[in-house]
Formats: sequence, structure tokens, C-alpha cells
Amino acid sequence: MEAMAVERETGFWTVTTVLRLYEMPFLDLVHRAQEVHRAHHSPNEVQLSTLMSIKTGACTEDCAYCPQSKHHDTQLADDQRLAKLQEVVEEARAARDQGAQRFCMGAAWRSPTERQLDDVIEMVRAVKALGMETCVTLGMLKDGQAERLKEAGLDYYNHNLDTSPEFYGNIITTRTYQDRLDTLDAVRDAGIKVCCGGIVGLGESRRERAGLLVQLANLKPYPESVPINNLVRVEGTPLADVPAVDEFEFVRTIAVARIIMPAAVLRLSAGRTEMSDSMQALCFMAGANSIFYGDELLTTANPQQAKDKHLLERLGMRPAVLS
Ligand code: SAM
Ligand code: DTB
Ligand code: SF4
Repeated sequence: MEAMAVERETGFWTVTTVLRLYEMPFLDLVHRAQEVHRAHHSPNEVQLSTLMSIKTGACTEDCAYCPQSKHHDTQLADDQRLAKLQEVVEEARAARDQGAQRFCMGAAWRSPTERQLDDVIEMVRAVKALGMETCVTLGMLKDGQAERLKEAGLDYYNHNLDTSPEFYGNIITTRTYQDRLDTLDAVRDAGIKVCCGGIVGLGESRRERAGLLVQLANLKPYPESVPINNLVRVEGTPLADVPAVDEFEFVRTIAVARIIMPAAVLRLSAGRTEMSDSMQALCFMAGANSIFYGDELLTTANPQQAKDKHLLERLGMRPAVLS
């Protein structure tokens, strides 16, 4: 049997095969990704998630891309408190009224304490009560914490692998790749859906991009939700001047992710303010079917909501129906 067919059947992907996908002629690759997409998803639907930073900045981790790390000099406002429940409910309600289906709350923590988790759990319950799907991203989880979140009704936990194991040490030194895999296992074991992806444009090679996708696709099972971020180059971070990745290379990354994780919901995540409408349309063509929806990501800008509504309208795309 052809190597690629074996990988599809066994669900075990290698960097060599994934590189072969990357090397296909662009139109063949996007066409194949669109075929896979149509076999698994409603082709004109897009999932909408709104992000809120519930605790911003002063993070002890040294992730080289991140404006919230205290290791970098990025001029974030000096407000490190956890958001109040009422503020969260107001933002979630506004997001819901604008058409968001999921509300994702992010905290710049290495790992939450039990007390911090108590507060987040209240937020999860309150957002769920609004009839929205919930997602949180709080860093690494310790024993029992994923179970507590599950009990509160959390739908998704976001924790990214960010890049390939080989390139990882260039980007983060304060937690290991294995730490991330352990948190993902804890989330999976607790019965919470996994949201896990990475970043393109950290200065990695194509082989390393393939390495990230292989790691994601070989998780058993692969994540339900896969955010692909294009690096937002923030002044003061060590990656502020890294050259942008070629647009077609980014689209190829989406297409390959779609082919090797056919049922995942693939989010065209950070970095959309730098993308033209036509590039975003190419990403949808290549199998992206989710976006962050709202004027801000965590600390950086996202396209204005009205602009996104207009883009989706022009493309004849509509919000996905919650299952
Ligand atoms: N502190 C938690 C953690 O790292 O798990 C949660 C929040 S953290 C900001 C979530 C993810 O946002 C990171 O894993 C990374 O993939 C993404 N991210 C952060 N800064 C970014 C940037 N400048 N450009 C693109 N993606 C970024
Ligand atoms: C993800 O993969 N991307 C989001 C979310 N998960 C938490 C965060 C993007 C952050 C971009 C930089 C910022 O706004 O601080
Ligand atoms: Fe902290 Fe998360 Fe940013 Fe890393 S990505 S510095 S852990 S907020």
C-alpha cells in the first residue's frame, strides 16, 4: 500500500509523509484539502469563538512570541488582577448577542492555583448559563484540576503545543514539551474536549512546521479543535523582527492540517489583521472553518467584528449550527 494510505489507515503520520503533502503543487494540495473538508464538514459554515483575557500579563513563562511574558519589555498595562465575574458575564453576553458560539477565557498563568481555579469555575458556570460553549486556557493543570473544570461543565481546554519538539527549545525554556503533553492527557482523561494547535512564523523551517502537525495528528485521538496562529510580531518580544512566513506556505499549513486531521475544527486564529480578505478566503478553501470573532484577541488586535461579518457575508458563509 502507498505510504500515505497506510498513514491514513493507521492514523500515525510521519514527518516524511507530511512533507510530501507540503510539496504538492499548491492547487492540487488545496483541492485535496477541500475534498477532505467537504467529506467531513458543512463547507460554508464557520465556527465563531470570542476571546477574553481574564488575567493579563506578568506571566512567569518565557514564551518568546508572547507579549504577556514578564521576561519581555512589551509595555502592557500594569493590571494583573483576575477579571470580576460580572465583567466576564457582560463580555460573554455581548459576544453571544453578536453571534459568537463559544466564549474562550485566557489567563496569563504558568498554572492556576486552587483558589484561582475556584474563581474560573464560577466564570465557566456563568458563561454556560448564557447558553454558550465554554473554553479556558490557564496554562498547565495539576492533578485533579481538569476534573474540577469538567464538573463545572467546561466544554474545551486550550493548551497549544506551539511548535515541533525539535524547535521548541528555541522558543520556550520554562516548561517542557512533555509538560504540555501531560496537561493535554489530563484534559483528555477528564473528558474535556481538547483545543490544541500552534504558531506558524516563529522562524521555524517547513520540516519543523510539519513536525508540529505530526505531533497534533498523532495525539490519540487528535484534538477536536486546532487553532493555527500566524505569529503576531509584538515589539519588545524576541521575535518582533522575525520575517513573516510566505502567504502560500501558511495556506499550505492549513491544507495539510485539514488532510491529516479531517474531522477537527480548524481555526484560522491569531494574525488575521495582517491577512488580506483573499488570503483568508484561501484559508477557508484549504479547510479552515473557525475564527476568533471580536475586536481583540488577548492583548492584540483582531479584525473588527463588523468587518468579519461583512467578509463572511461576501463569501456566503454562515455561523455553524451548534450540535
Ligand atoms: N498562559 C496560557 C498558556 O500558555 O497555555 C494561556 C494563554 S497563551 C497566550 C495561549 C496561546 O496563545 C499560546 O500557546 C500561543 O499559541 C498563542 N499566542 C500567544 N502569543 C501569540 C502571538 N504573539 N502570536 C500568535 N499566537 C500567540
Ligand atoms: C490560541 O491558539 N490563540 C489565542 C488563544 N489560543 C488563547 C491567543 C492568541 C493570542 C495572540 C496574542 C495576544 O493577543 O496577546
Ligand atoms: Fe505566559 Fe501563556 Fe504567554 Fe507563555 S503563552 S508567556 S504561558 S501567557
